Parts: sequence; structure tokens; C-alpha cells
Amino acid sequence: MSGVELLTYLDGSSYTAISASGYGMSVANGGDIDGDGYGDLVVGAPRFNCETGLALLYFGGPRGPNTHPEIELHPPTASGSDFGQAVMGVGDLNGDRLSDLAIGSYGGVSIYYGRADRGLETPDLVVHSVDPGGGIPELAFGTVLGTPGDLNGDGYEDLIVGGPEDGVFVGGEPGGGGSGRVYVFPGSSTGVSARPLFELQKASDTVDFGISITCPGDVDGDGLEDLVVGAFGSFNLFRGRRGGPSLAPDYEQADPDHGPEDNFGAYVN
Ligand SMILES: [Ca+2]
Ligand SMILES: [Ca+2]
Ligand SMILES: [Ca+2]
Repeated sequence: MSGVELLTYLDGSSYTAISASGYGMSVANGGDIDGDGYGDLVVGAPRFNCETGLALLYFGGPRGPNTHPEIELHPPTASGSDFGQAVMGVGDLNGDRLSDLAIGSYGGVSIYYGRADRGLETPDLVVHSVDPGGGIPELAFGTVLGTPGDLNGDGYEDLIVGGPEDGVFVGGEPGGGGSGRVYVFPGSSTGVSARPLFELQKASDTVDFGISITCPGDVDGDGLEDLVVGAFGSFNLFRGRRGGPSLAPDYEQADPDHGPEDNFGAYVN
């Protein structure tokens, strides 16, 4: 079944087929990926083909996006499962004025630098938090992607990736939630590196740190964009800085009246 057929099903009766593919579980403003002046749309279908996953690109135009996707993005080797679990227009990572795209899987994030010719079928690189097979759990690395932001003020947007179930498992076993990890891959004239340059720190008792990530702009007025990371029961603010963002939170807000079970912080935007 192709992505085009997925959309055809939207007009018919096979809702189950769409539901099973997970089409629409993630959607994002891709920015202007091909530089034609129209914003472009990306949609994930992470359950497609037994959770191999798929992402679909719809280019904008004078009458809005086409009803059929122009490009199907399939997971490359070593991208992990559930490709499209997270999709995000991550701004301009390599400074060529074309918006770039990140597609997250369980265990890797595929990076596509925008191209005027729309030749985006193959990612430019797949980033990981650690060397694949390095023995450190990265079960959920890539399942959360931050909105675009330039945290170090060098003019390149930076890639922010969450792995909320990574790290030490709460209760000592998988399934109880992880302490969570968040990584920053700074943009540059050559794009991002295959491994993160920064790992953000959080309080030791945090559960699912990185379950939500957003760059709300410059919240403290110092001219540098800042980062907000949600966890179950709290959110943390990391101020942007020249050379690299704050690695420890500058501000932490816990839900004053409720515990983590109320999911305070599970969504920030
Ligand atoms: Ca466009
Ligand atoms: Ca770019
Ligand atoms: Ca930057």
C-alpha cells in the first residue's frame, strides 16, 4: 500500500486501513522546504507496514497543499522503528535559506536538508544520541522533536531531540517511564553532526523528561532564543547562550497542586 492509497482511503470506507497506518499521528509545518515561497506540510504514518513507518510531504502552493502527497519518505536503514512517530520542520539547520526536515523514529532521527528540486527521497544523514550498539538505552530517542530555535545565537537553527523513555527506568524496569534525555545538535554551514554536542540536565527525580519540547522564542529578552522542556509533572526552561545553551535548567516549574499523574508538562508549546 502506498501513501497515495492512504489518502484515497480517506474518501472511501476503509477507515481501518488509515487508522492502522497511524496516518496523522504526527503532523507539522515543514517550513518552506523547496524555497518556492509556500509553506510545506509533513504528515507521519508511523504504524504503516507493521510499524516500519512512513512520512508524506505535501508541498504548498497558491491554492494550498495538493490533496495527494508529492513525496513519500521511507525509513532508511538504521533509522529505527515507527518512522514518522515525530515529524518536524526544524528551521534552517545548514543556513542555505531552505527549511529542513526531521523525521523521528524509535532510535534515530532522519535529517533532510531542503532542496529547490524537491529531491528528498533519501535523508542526508541519520543522527543518534550515542553510537548505535553502544550499550546505552536509547529506546525512545527520536520520538520527540523540538520546534525550530537558534539556542546559541549563531544564525543557524539547532536540532533538539528528546528520548523521554531513555535512561534509568523508573521502578527499574522498562514500561514504567524513563528519566528521559534531551539532546542538542547545533546547526552549522554543513548542517548538524551525527552525534549531539550537548545533553541537557534535569532533576534526578524527573519522569519522562523530554516528553514535550518547544522553542518559544526569546522569553527573557536577552536576544537569544530559549528552550522549554516538559516532563510528567513539570517543565524546565533552558536559556539560550553564546557557545551553547544552558545545560542545567534556569527555571523549573512543577505543578503546585498535582503530581506527575496529572500529566502537567506533558505538552508545552
Ligand atoms: Ca514550499
Ligand atoms: Ca536548510
Ligand atoms: Ca544555532
